[in-house]
Amino acid sequence: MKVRVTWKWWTVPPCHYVISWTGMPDACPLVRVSFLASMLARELTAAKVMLLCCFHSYAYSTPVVITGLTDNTKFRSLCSKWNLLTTYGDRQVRLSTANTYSYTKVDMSFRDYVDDLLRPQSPDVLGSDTLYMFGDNNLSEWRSLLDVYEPPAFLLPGTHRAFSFGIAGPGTGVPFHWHGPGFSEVIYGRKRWFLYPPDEGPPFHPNMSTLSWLRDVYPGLPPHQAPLQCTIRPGQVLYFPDRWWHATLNLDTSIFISTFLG
Ligand SMILES: O=C(O)CCC(=O)C(=O)O
Repeated sequence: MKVRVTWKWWTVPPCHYVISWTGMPDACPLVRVSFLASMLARELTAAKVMLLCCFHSYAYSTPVVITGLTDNTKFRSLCSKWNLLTTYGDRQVRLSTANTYSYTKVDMSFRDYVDDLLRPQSPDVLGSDTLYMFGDNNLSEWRSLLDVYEPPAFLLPGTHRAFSFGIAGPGTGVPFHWHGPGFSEVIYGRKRWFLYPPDEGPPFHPNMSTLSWLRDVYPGLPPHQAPLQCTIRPGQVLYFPDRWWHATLNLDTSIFISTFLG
């Protein structure tokens, strides 16, 4: 498999194609639900009830991609490079290493992260040597921005939401791991997801980046060991059920939010 990474900066409009590969399907076999299609019936309440029933039928069993569930147009406009650097450049971000068991944390200013670290990932760099802005940020520093984010409306009984906001370069991502259920939304860029059910752990090394897994392990997988996979784009939300294994790969420089239900 050939993986080619080139560099483009995120700006408005988003979605530059910066990674391309051959030999990998882009079709998404995951269940897809369109909120917009339901809305076209002009029956907002009926559409919401229908979608809620639909969501609950997948919530405990199957990842699902939902289109049009949120409208984050305003949030997206606040996430332009100019606005983020102007407003939040001096705020602290906490970076985590991009390996499965990420223990190392590094604090720096958002501006330094953008200037020094936000760049394409090489497949030869280990997860432990890659710093990823996701997961452990002091969200109170970013509160004024995150307050504008419209999260997916659905909750599971007995859960509430916890957010994780991230920005990362093309070719970065998190290798296979699992935890509780939640949603993933990209604000800019595209994110490829690789998923396995809880009882079918994937073959991987916890310190291997998703990109090197894709280059070195994925092509040799027999069909019965292939992951479920899907690329999500702005306007789509991926729901992952409890304890599903997953790894991510940012195809572009991406801005993204996970909403964990815990
Ligand atoms: O968005 C990402 O790159 C990481 C998401 C993830 O793995 C998670 O939400 O647990």
